[in-house]
Amino acid sequence: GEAVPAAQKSSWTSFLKSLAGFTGDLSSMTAPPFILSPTSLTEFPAYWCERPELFAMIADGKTEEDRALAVLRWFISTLKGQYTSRNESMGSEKKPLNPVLGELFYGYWPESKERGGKTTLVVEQVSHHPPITAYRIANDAKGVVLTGHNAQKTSFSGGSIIVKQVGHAVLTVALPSGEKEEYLITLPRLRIDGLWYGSPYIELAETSFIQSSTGWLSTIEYKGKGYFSGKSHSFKATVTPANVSQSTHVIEGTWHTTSKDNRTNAQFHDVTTPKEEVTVTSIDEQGEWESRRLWHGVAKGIREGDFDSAAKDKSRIENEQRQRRRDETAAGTKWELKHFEHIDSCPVYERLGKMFSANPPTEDAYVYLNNGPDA
Ligand code: 0T9
Repeated sequence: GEAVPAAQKSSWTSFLKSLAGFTGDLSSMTAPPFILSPTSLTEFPAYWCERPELFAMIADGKTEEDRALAVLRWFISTLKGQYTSRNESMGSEKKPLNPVLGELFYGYWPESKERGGKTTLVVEQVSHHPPITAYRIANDAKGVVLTGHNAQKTSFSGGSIIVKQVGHAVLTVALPSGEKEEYLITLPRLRIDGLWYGSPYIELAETSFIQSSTGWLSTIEYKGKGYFSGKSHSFKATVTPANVSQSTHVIEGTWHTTSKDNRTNAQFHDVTTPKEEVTVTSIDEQGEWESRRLWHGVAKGIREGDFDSAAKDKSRIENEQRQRRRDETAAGTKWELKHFEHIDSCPVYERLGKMFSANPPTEDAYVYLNNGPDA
């Protein structure tokens, strides 16, 4: 473990040992301080929109094909942020703070000429055990809205953590004609490598899909070192119209840099340029359930290397949560979600999932209640 501080070598080794026999909820496992991130998982949905102009531009596509490609371009362009940004900012993947039930994260990207309108983000932790995060991102002026939820099933194999993402996202585009186009987005599998050395990083694996209500389907295959091009973070996406198996576009490249459309040889995406992080109100203006306010003491301890005070404040938060759950049980009440309503079967997943034989054939979802801070 080269990246492991000398004083934490043995606790890292025992952490890895406990991983080996592990199935279930990784997020609740105690890990040594050097691997802790001061950021809660409720902040992660912001990665979907760090290139807000690509999100907005989906609405500008003139044809069904143009829009299918624009959705794919936006999606691929989010992957670098989603899966490599902790390595860039903190030197390796780190263990995020495990959100509490009801934790909130609000933010926005200001309006600009290129993107038409302000883009808003509403995130709520809708389950603690297992952890499930629901989110909604909207550029109302453009009529582009993304709603989704995220959970993970983790296991350990061959020295790596394998993460199956559970959940999906739905993107809707309100067209000038008054019609609404929908896109069902499934999520890739992750492998967390580099654990032995104490410098974890993510590689994506297998296949994810973007199915449009127009019939256009993007199939994205992910490979690491030694496949396709031989490079890490490689992908190959095929884009096909309804009822046609011959693909119209094949796009290849590495998702953390650039890619090309094989047919035209034109560049397809480029994320070597700066991204734009979400704007969030200052902590003293936040409500008590808002992520950065709620975790303030813990995050400060982690950032400043004061792990005792971080651990103390984390225990305080966890004890408060346990007490709340006990009180609810005693009173026969249930925690009420604030911005989302749970449904057992997502109608968009049902309808669009059939078009590419999605597995599983149905999934639950969280419907946005239209009551975010900007509503
Ligand atoms: C949705 C994303 C997800 C969340 C994170 C697996 C992981 C929790 C889920 C899937 C986002 O859209 C994309 C990126 C990173 C994913 C996290 C990486 C990670 O390590 C954690 C898990 C729970 C751990 O903390 C594992 C233990 C740790 C010691 C390894 C660094």
